[in-house]
Amino acid sequence: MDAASVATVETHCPYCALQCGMGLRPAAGTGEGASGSVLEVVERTAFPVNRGALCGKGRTAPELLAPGARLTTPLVRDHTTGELVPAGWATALDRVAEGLRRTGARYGRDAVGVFGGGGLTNEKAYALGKFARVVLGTSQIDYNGRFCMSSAAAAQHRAFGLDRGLPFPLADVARTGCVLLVGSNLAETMPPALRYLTELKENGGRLIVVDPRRTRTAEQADLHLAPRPGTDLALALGLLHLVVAEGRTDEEFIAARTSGWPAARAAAMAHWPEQVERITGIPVPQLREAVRLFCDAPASMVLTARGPEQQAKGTDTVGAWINLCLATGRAGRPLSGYGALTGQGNGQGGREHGQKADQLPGYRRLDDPAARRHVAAVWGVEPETLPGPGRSAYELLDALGGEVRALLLMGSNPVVSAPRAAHVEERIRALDFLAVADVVRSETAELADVVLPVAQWAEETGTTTNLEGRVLLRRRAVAPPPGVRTDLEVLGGLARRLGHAKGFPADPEQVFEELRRASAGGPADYSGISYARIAAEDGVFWPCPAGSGASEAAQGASGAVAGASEAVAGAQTASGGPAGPGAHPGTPRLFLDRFATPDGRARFVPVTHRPADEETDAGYPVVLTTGRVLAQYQSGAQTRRVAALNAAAPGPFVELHPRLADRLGIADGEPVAVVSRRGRAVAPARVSAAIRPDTVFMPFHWPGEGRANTLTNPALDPVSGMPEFKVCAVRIERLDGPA
Ligand SMILES: Nc1nc2c(c(=O)[nH]1)N[C@H]1C(S)=C(S)[C@@H](COP(=O)(O)OP(=O)(O)OC[C@H]3O[C@@H](n4cnc5c(=O)[nH]c(N)nc54)[C@H](O)[C@@H]3O)O[C@H]1N2
Ligand SMILES: Nc1nc2c(c(=O)[nH]1)N[C@H]1C(S)=C(S)[C@@H](COP(=O)(O)OP(=O)(O)OC[C@H]3O[C@@H](n4cnc5c(=O)[nH]c(N)nc54)[C@H](O)[C@@H]3O)O[C@H]1N2
Ligand code: SF4
Ligand SMILES: [Mo]
Repeated sequence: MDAASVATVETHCPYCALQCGMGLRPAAGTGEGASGSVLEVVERTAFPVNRGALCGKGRTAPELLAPGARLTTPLVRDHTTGELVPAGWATALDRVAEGLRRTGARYGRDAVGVFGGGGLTNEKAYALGKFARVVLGTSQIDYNGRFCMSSAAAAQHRAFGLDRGLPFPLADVARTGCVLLVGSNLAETMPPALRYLTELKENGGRLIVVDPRRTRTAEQADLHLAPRPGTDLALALGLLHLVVAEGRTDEEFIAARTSGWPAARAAAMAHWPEQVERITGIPVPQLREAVRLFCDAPASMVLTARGPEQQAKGTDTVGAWINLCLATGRAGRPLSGYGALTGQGNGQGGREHGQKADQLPGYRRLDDPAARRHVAAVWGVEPETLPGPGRSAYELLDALGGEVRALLLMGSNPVVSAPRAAHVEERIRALDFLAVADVVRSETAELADVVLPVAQWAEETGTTTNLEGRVLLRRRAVAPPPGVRTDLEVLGGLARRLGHAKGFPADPEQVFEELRRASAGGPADYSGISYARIAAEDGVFWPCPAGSGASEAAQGASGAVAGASEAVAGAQTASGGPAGPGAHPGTPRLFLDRFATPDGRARFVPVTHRPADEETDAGYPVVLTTGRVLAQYQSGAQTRRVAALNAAAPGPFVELHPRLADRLGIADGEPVAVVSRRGRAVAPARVSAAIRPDTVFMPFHWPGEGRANTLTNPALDPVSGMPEFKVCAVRIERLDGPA
């Protein structure tokens, strides 16, 4: 085939929340019979977020489209042999429908659970939430985003009345004066975003990185603060204390745009710099230097990622960083503000449209009577039939085999990625029935009664919402291999079998049209967004209400959106084009005129430091923290199947400081055991001076004996339900005897 004669399809990467734009076209030189693996990635330089740049994961993503690399037929468990064996779709879907129905009939509707994922498109997340509430009638639905963004989301809701990862386009990062980046290793987790930090410095801006490790990201910093894991809350309070003590608060901003300052101020004043130095291990002069860089800049930002958020006090911790922004007038103003770097491909949209335990589409609350009425009307059911809020993700996994006896899982691999994973695996095995829809035979699919092979990113169209709140169109570039169905087709097939012939279309655009109506008037209002508009505009930022003209719409149903200035900034997109005259331009920048609280003011929340759920002691003297490496993605289900990525990051490791290694007599590369109160993992030591001597780091991408989550502590944040992935107490043992 002549590749040049075939149009390139403009689409987006399947993996992280940067949702890099890329082009896909048939690869030159691939002959007959290579179907499914015949796409090649080309740069899409005109797309603004990544401007053509891609990381290795994105560049190699088409490899998983090959039939040999993934599932292409449903599998059902043969009860005589105990093996998963190939089956037809009718048999497989019948078995799933029957498994879910039988459990519901016998134990009640809440005995049937649903677990979703932040990688699912908006359409899938919406359909999955609707399926749980309308078809299954269960309250027991949650998703892996609980492990990802939930603390930042909860804290933003508390402070601003609205949660959108970044309240401004990522490009603003390059134009502010100072970025305080807390617990993000974006050089490895969103490599093309590093360019904005490079440009920041070229423009004379300053970068402060807070990370217990000197990561590739921290190496770029003007100032690197390396706290003991789990002490970010004390750090933020200590910085706020210094801001007050040095007279660097913005009293005018505090008076005009916030509420609750006196209590938050008093809480911060109780955290003395010397005490903060003791808790965090960061010397007072470095604290002062951070305050100086942050406050001297004409505009500044705090950006957090999973480091401070994946803690049992993650919500309060993010709240403390937001307080720092508010007290210094660094929020709700151009080029200033707090933002969270969302993680999964649709981590943002995935938490807006109803797969979260407490939530309805449009970021509405499930316990709000008006929201229930609105969504029930769109769904054609009575509001009273909608179940109430369910359990958070870990609580749901912990209830499997107990109160929840059947599970439909779509888009997650908790056997590898959930905290206290050996226990979670045991709970999954205790289920009466498990159905898994996945692209590959993941470690969790391996335990299922039925495995449904589904289509992937490049094989189906759908929308995702990136870390900036920009709604994007991921276009289909190739047909799925025979034997594979889309998640929407799966849900439609199950709904029909469970007595709902209508309401679950397979066409993503039709689902999106319904999602628009369901979200209308909600905080995350998509009603003014259409596939045609996204295609014409490089994405549309929510909220984007339908119709009514820019100035009026800019007030937004929730009062959340920026005012006239923003509407003018976006007006060029609203004149003519698919958006039509008078269309709302979308909202690249939030909060410039008012916050999304009832009184329009941002709320200070008084927070105080508390220790990690599990502190080190004589038996477990070292802190374990966990995270990611460049070449693997999440549970590794996808990236471990790509040869080049596997070669770059072939397996787990335990990163530890030379002093700790010396003390324990451990050589670089030697396999060591890491033992916590939950279990024991074994992986080679990687000796590195880039980490604190009291801390070890393990990436969590692998199953088996090197599984980091065998060790992690499932202590939950009381507000968000986030587990404490980033801190637990361990000891390190040599394999040839006790250290
Ligand atoms: N290569 C790759 N990229 C990814 C992903 C992936 O799996 N692989 N996953 C995507 C997803 S879903 C997410 S959520 C993002 C996550 O993106 P990041 O948050 O950047 O990734 P992590 O490695 O989990 O954590 C970031 C840093 O937090 C530090 N840290 C550990 N404990 C603490 C602490 O107590 N305080 C502070 N301040 N820092 C701490 C770690 O040393 C680490 O360098 O990445 C996305 N991109
Ligand atoms: N120790 C430790 N554990 C962590 C973290 C940490 O920092 N430390 N981070 C946490 C975070 S932030 C996250 S986001 C989670 C993520 O952890 P997981 O939820 O396990 O995420 P993935 O590995 O991306 O799993 C997605 C699964 O869905 C499949 N899939 C991909 N696309 C589709 C699709 O369109 N449809 C369907 N049906 N399936 C699809 C993939 O093949 C894969 O098996 O891990 C959490 N676990
Ligand atoms: S940075 Fe994220 S979205 Fe971009 S290519 Fe890499 S994995 Fe894909
Ligand atoms: Mo995540």
